[in-house]
Parts: sequence; C-alpha cells; structure tokens
Amino acid sequence: MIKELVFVTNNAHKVEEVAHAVGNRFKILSLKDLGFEKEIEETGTTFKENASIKTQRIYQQYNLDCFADDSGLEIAALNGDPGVFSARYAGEHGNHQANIECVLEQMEDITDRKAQFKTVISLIWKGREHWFEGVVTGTIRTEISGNSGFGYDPIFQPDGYPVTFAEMPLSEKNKISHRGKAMAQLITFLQQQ
Ligand code: ITT
Repeated sequence: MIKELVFVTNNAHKVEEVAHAVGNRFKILSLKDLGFEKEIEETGTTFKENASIKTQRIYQQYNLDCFADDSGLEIAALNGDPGVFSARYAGEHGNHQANIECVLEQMEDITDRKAQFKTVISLIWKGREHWFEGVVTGTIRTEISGNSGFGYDPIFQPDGYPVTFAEMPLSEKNKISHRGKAMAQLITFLQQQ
C-alpha cells in the first residue's frame, strides 16, 4: 500500500521539488488537500523550532503523519543572515524578488561571497517526531542568473558547479540541494518502517 504523508507547506515550489524527490514511493498530500488554509506563524529562532511548529500544529488538528521543511539561506559575511528570516528578509513574506534585491544590496562591497542553504525537516510519524537535515554550500553571485526554481536560486551558485540553482533542471538541483539531501534521509527512514 502506498504511504500517504502530509507536507505542511504553503510553498508550491517546495511541493514540486518534494513530489519529484519521492517519485511514486509515497503520496504527498498538501495543506490544500486537507482544506487547511490558515497561516502557521513561524515564531521560532531556529529552522528546527520552526519546522516543529508547523508539524505540531497540523498533527494536533488532524492526527495525521506529516512533515514540514524549514529552510533558508545563511551568508557568512552577514553573520548567517537572512537565516530564519529568508522568506521575509525584505519585509513581505514570500516576495522573492525583493528578498534577492535586499541581499545583493547588503553584499555590494563584500568580497567574501560564501553562503549555504540549510533545511531541517520535522517528521511526525506514528506520534513521534524525527528530524533530518541537509546543507549545500556555495557562493552568492553579484547578479541574478536563470529562471527555474524559486527564492534565492538565481543568485546561489553551489560549490563545484558553474551555474546557479536557477539554471539547473529540478532533477539536478534535487541531487545536491539542502532539501534534496534532507528528503533522501526522510525517504530512507520511511522505507525502513
Ligand atoms: P512554508 O513555510 O509554507 O513551507 P516558506 O517559503 O515560507 O514556505 P520557509 O519558511 O522554510 O518556507 O522559508 C524558506 C525561504 O528560504 C524561502 O521562502 C526562500 O526564500 C528560501 N529558500 C529555501 N529553500 C530554498 C531553495 O531551495 N531555493 C531558493 N530559496 C530557498
């Protein structure tokens, strides 16, 4: 029987990436499928706390196995910012273009361009919570390049590649990305259950 899992997110791009990563091994249900339309406020100070806030909220209401990803971009020269504020760095939640402009502005005179994307996944499985992490290191470009993906993808160049995440097909990004790595661990865990 195919396992069903609720993915606690309002980000359609994340759903696309994760659905691609799990293939036909699991059926991913979105918040839309549950009919849950409220915003879950992310009041935590770490990715782990925020990921847990999302899964706990849904588990309390529906008592269903579920997982959530909290993620973001950490830039060394900005002391790890935007970090947990990645989705709302320029103020408005999810305004990716404004967020990118904000980062490029802050980085204008900075030569140290080192950065990483990080994901923490919280999974509630049979009433118990488990966590999985993924990191990808890279550099921040000085200009945008490419139009695939979402968020900061057009300015993030992963180490060892000459292109940004926004210039890679989804299947390539998934192989090396923070979310792809965390999802691979989640899939391994579920396959052992
Ligand atoms: P949900 O909380 O509903 O899942 P969200 O977009 O608000 O969706 P987060 O709170 O985890 O997600 O914020 C993550 C932000 O970090 C996201 O909005 C992007 O700006 C950035 N981000 C995370 N993963 C990314 C990726 O793979 N590529 C580009 N930007 C990413």
